[in-house]
Amino acid sequence: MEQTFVMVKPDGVQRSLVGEIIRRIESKGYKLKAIKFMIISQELAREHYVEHVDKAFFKDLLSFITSGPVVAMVWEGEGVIASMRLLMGKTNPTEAEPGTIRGDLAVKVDQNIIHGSDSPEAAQREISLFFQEREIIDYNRAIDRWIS
Ligand code: DAT
Ligand code: MG
Repeated sequence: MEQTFVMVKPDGVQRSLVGEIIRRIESKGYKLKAIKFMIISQELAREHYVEHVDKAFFKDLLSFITSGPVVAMVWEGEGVIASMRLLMGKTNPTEAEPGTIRGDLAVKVDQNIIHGSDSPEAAQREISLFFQEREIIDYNRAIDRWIS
């Protein structure tokens, strides 16, 4: 079953939106596989956002993402990688549709409250950056047969 990496960014934690964000993902039907409350180191931040190393906003991005605790998660479900991107909405919250997490809850591109992997390759890479194999939990839910 497909898995993706999702993170409530420091602004989401500071704004007390952790529960709201998890509620939306849970309600959709996806299964929580791993969760960690943590402060991201400079090294991990660099590695996580390595694709943006040459962008003008890279330095600000690193200081933002390391500025306070985040909630790192692995979520599982059918088509979860692409579908999570739809639930999140566009990168720039001013362009994100109402009904999406960013569309409903965020205003600025550099404070867009949530991260989600953008491809199967990114999902695999990001999950293994943040979690060890044994931290990803296998379990059955009674509702699984109604969802997957
Ligand atoms: P996403 O987070 O939707 O995958 P991305 O990978 O293109 O978007 O960029 C990573 C993060 O970098 C994004 O969530 C917010 C920040 N960012 C992107 N474009 C930006 C810009 N033009 N100015 C400031 N921050 C930006
Ligand atoms: Mg991205």
